Amino acid sequence: MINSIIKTIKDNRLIEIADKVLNGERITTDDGIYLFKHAEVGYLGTLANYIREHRHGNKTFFNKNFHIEPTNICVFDCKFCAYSRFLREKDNYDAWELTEEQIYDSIKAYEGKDITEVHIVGGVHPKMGLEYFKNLIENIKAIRPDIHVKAFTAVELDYMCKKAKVSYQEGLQILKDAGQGSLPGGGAEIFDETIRAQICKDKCTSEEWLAIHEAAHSIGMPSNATIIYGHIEKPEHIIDHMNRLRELQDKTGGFNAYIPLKFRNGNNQMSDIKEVSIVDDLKMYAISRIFLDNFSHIKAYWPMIGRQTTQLLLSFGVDDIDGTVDDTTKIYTMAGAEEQKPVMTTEQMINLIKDVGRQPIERDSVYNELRDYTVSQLV
Ligand code: V47
Ligand code: SF4
Repeated sequence: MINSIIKTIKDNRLIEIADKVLNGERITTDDGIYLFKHAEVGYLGTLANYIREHRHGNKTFFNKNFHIEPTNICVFDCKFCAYSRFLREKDNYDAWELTEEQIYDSIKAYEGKDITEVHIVGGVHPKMGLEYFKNLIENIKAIRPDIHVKAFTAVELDYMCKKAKVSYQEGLQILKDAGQGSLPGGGAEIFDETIRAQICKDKCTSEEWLAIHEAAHSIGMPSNATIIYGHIEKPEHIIDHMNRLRELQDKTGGFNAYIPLKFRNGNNQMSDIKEVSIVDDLKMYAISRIFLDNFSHIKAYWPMIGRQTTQLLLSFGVDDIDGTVDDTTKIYTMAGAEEQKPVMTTEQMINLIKDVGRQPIERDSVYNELRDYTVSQLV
């Protein structure tokens, strides 16, 4: 069927790109830019869905997770961030800094529940360093040995390693020995140096972000990768970003998932920039699936993109929708995302996936399949 659809295309370059995809060949950076500029959404969806189904069939992965955000106090000043607060501000009425006890209580609250992952990220607090987080992870694992700890963006890791005067590899090894299992993909933003300088000039560089993920992969810690799209970047910058990730993935194979994060414009210093349309979202995810031929999973983070768009994206290259989350993150609610209370029960997660004809698979943090909900009943 796909071949007959392609025969209707008039643009020879788009036919060539489609042929590459159908033959399992890698597309070039110029092809990627061409797709952004000339391909319509139906064409992109057809190719991205072909790749998605070729790799995963109808399988759609999710996990049972929750987040801990130890603090929103941050030494950096990213223009898109609605969430962080400076330590020095006197009127910091909505800044928070959880105590260790509060963090351990939030882990204990899940006792007896079959949650498999805790995702820990936050602002870069000058007083929370490598030693603090090493102890924190050890104590979390003592309370809940079976839980996978996915923690710290490269931005947090860069700051804590530099402050502790250890190499990235040494710092990561300390955290791994304490029980950390993997790294989330945040902090990548956009790698192009000119755009990065305009939206988040004072935190770790693109090179440092990539070096941290490379160091993690070298010691057997997998990670994810993100991008923030839909602000002042151009297609060339998005493709450059994905190309740097594709090159690193060729080298290490350590990335699990790529997560395009839509720029949300609420309550930040870039609120004058209009958010992109849903058609642009669909194109972004589809081109990600087509370009990143060495990434197994393309993830839609539903608290950021919303439930209905998540359902649509399952036909535009996405095979993973993150987790149940349990209303434990504020990053996107504070930036104005539709999901003001991001919580989904397992049943809602399953129905969201089944309602668009896909197969709900509960996974663990490294994509072992735990349960197929098309054959297994919810208990
Ligand atoms: O690091 C912050 C981004 C990230 C905005 O790896 C924004 O499994 C858009 O990385 N508009 C945190 N983006 C979220 C994140 C994540 C989420 C779920 C799963 C995983 C994973 C990673 O969100 C931040 C920053 O890059 N961000 N503010 C904003 N206004
Ligand atoms: Fe800090 Fe992260 Fe917000 Fe940047 S995005 S200001 S590093 S919390």
